[in-house]
Amino acid sequence: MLPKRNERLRFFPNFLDPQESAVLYDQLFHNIPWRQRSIIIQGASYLMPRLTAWFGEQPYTYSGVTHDAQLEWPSEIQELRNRLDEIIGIRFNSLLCNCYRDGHDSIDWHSDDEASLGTNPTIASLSFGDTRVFEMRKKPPPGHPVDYTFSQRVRVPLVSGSLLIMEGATQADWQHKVPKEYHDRGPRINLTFRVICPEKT
Ligand SMILES: O=C(O)CCC(=O)C(=O)O
Repeated sequence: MLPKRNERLRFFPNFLDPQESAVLYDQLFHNIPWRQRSIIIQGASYLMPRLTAWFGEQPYTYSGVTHDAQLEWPSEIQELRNRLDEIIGIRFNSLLCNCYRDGHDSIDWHSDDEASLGTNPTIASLSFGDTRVFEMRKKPPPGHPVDYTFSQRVRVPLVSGSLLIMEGATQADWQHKVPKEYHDRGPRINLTFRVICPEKT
């Protein structure tokens, strides 16, 4: 059992074997209804530098983007959800999918801390396709200046078939991003399983 204020990151680089990951990559690439959505930043609308899709009984809103509820989960995703349930003991009810088409696609610094995820959410992230670096930086303590110059940092290469689990106060205490790459990269698909609390949407 994780103490209440602790953050925990667990990484399983070989959660799926290379052959299974390659088959899944292909299925996910073709079966997920990928779309490039717009994001609102300081009142202006920009195309997101990646493709996304959402599965879940509730809609999901972040950064001015709302994904409608989507009840039909592709069978290969159902299967992955069942395996995560067996290992982590959590029945995830929602999934945000990201597709980084090449090294120019990215996601900027943020925490998965929307009210609909509740306090100290557990988020399970699966990666397929080309490796991208997952960067984390520790937030300054409450009441301190928002300055990340000397903050603690973690970098995790998210290889195909890997599972990253963020738990406890990870979202409250840290931000994460997948930066653009200087050298080009092939496509990468990321599935982040979450539990949305219906009463908080
Ligand atoms: O692509 C990834 O590994 C991270 C995705 C992410 O940060 C998010 O969906 O909130």
